[in-house]
Amino acid sequence: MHTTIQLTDNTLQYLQLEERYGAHNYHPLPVVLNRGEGVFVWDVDGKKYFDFLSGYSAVNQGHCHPRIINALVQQATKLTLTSRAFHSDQLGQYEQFITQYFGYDKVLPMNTGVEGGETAIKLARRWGYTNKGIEENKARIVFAAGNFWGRTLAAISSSTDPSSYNQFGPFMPGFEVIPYNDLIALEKALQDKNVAAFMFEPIQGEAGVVVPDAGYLSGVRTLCREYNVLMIADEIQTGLARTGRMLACDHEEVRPDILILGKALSGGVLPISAVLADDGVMLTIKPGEHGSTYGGNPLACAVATEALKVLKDEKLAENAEAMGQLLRSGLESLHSPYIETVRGKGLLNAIVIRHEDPEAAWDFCLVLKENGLLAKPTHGDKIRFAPPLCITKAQVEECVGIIDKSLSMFNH
Ligand code: PXG
Repeated sequence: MHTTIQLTDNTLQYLQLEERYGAHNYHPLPVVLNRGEGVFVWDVDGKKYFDFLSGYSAVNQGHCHPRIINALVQQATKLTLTSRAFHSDQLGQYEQFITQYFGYDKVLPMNTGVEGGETAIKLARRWGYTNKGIEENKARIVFAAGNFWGRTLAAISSSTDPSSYNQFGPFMPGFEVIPYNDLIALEKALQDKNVAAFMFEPIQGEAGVVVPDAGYLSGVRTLCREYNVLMIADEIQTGLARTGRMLACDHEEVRPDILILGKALSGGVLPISAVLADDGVMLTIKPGEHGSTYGGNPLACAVATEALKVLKDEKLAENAEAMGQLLRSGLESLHSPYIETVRGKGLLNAIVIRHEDPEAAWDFCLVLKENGLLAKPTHGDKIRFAPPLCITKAQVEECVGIIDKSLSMFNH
């Protein structure tokens, strides 16, 4: 028996429009949103929900944060795009701000997360040829199984998820995939002199919030240094206060050679990504060799600067750490037969649903939705719980109550 929910004619009308005119490349929960504020979103019938997905961790600062929206509006009325053919008064200031914020020599601004990943790999290949002495076209990049860094042909070429790569080949050469959280496999892979970089997520988000063992990040750091291989941290989902530190790498005081940021760099307002590295890596790319029309546009610079300031001013990393602990201990105390595992760091969390029905996690999300909390399953049985980082103690407690009530309604 599957959970059936009543949808209003109003909601159905929007679903039908997307079904009729949009590509069928997503399978969203049947909820149509038209407003957001802080931890809340509202649907077209006026029903209010806690947002426990936060745009896959893009909305760390909360929906429509007034300071970020103000920065957007102020800049939007002055200048939005110059392309990189000309300078803008915003770009240099932003570059100074973000490099000092994270402690790198240089930044390369892009738009989406996946472009950040592509940029990091191009930098690593170039560094491999010019600095490590790898023979032209022989550079290799190592990835971890279960990785997710987007949907381009390069990104799916490193994927171990058939729904990402099936029937989209041929694939990018020079990629190698090793198990995640396995330093022995990493050391073996790095012995190949043609390896330029190891690119990985400090916690695997899309794979279902897979947290590696303590010591993995520092182990990766040590091995990359030992074998003269660049450590590329994809912090697009884990970064920017989400896991209870500014970066997930900060949990082990590890500094990657290349840091990729995206998502919450705009607080959910615009697609903004950034690749940070020191001069020895970044200056291997020369004028005309990489870029993007919108990368580093003045609007993005103003928005990203404000979004980063909000993270520190509102102590969102500290709040994520404290509220994450509260959320996980609340979930653990439910002792539900349907919850197999509760895991995560800060406010990047997931539960694994125990049920013989493969649709159970989806159905449970429908019950959560009816009770006013939006979450979405990933890889069948895992449900990410990742609210905006401005969530309060009382709200976390209310949400644990909603989850508890939903579990008791979830009998099929
Ligand atoms: N790296 C990580 C760790 C990610 O989670 C990306 C890179 C790519 O970012 P862009 O901006 O190119 O999507 C991600 C994306 C979705 C979806 O809507 C995206 C993500 C997770 C789940 C779903 O396709 N993360």
